[in-house]
Amino acid sequence: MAAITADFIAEQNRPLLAGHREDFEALAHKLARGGRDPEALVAEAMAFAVAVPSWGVGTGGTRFARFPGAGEPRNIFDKLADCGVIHRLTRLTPTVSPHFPWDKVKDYDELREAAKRHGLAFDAVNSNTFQDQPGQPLSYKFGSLSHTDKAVRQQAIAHNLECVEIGKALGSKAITVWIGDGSNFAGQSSLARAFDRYLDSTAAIYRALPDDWRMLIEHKLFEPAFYSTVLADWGSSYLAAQQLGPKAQCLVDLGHHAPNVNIEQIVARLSRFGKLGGFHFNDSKYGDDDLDSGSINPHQLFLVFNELAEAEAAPPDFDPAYMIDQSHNVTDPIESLLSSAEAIGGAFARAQVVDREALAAYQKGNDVMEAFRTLRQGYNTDVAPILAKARIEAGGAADPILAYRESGWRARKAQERRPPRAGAGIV
Ligand code: PSV
Ligand code: MN
Repeated sequence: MAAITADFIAEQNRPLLAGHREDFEALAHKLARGGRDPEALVAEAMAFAVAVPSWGVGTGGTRFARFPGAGEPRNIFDKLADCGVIHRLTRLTPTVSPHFPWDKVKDYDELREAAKRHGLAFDAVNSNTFQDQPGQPLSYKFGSLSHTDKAVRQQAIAHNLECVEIGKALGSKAITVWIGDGSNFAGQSSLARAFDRYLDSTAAIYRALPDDWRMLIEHKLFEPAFYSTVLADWGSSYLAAQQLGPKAQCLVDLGHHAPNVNIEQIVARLSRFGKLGGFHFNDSKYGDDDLDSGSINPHQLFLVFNELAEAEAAPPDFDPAYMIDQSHNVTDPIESLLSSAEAIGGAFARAQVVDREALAAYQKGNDVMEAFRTLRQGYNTDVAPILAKARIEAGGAADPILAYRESGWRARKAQERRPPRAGAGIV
């Protein structure tokens, strides 16, 4: 068992370096033959970052069961320690997206300092009006920001305003608002009026946002409401963001769409109109499965990053927030996040490999097969040596999961942290 220090990482890397150099040289030659600059790709990979969700380092679950793992984080300070490990090994995840009230503490300056000690800062804060909290005066059983009762809406607005205040203390610049509001019966709720009430409530939050903040509006097709959801799709999200103003943008959680929806096209649309605020990366097969990014459909992840690479040249302030949102039910959450960060970084790097000029020319000339082959060449490139070089040069691990296992972190935490409570899991 060893602390995950720079020396420890260097020691773990040593036996892997010769093989890594060989792999990188081989790839560099191949890329150079195709007119790509391998070192420029490494530099781009080094500049890429994705935020880790504070809730992702705990074991998730379903409404049927949760199977807690040993040494789980007990509170946000433990969560930061785990997030620090992920960043130290990958050099890809310098920020954490916190969720309130789950991560509530008394002293937010202390929390910010604790994050700093782990080499971390805070990304978007997330509000939670999809659960009732102990002692909360009014219930969200029938909704929150769109509730028929003004007092409940006010309570939900006040919680979001508190999140903005917390975020200011933490150095965040965005709030992500996802609500579970909706209905389970035809006729239960006025579909039109529920959206009006939602717009009214979010306008009150919007008015309190500092000028350099963004409000990220997250839609979701269904669940917990199974007949209608107030903010079910990117169309509703876009309408809300448009209505609210320039600081409001749409957040695309990859698991929140109907099966087979062309998510990359949604990304292209939103970015074209300056409304692409950010992502919650995960993978899914059936619905909001919250599986590890790229574990089922890595090609879709690549196609999303291809649209982002296309969009990057467009609006001057294009700066989507990249965040992970996954539920780790059967793995060590740290290992899942190490692997997911690699998958997301890999999709980004593959999209950078694509020869955009050639692609545009083939598209213009309607050369379908060559356009397809140009895009596919990026996807088929094994970018692992680029990512490894970016990591190693930044002080990270050649093989993050191997180094993590060697460190004995989880066994150590199992001794230090008391066993967590069992119960149902993630929303
Ligand atoms: C809802 O399913 C969601 O995707 C939202 O982002 C929540 O904040 C998160 O999951 C955690 O429940
Ligand atoms: Mn999400």
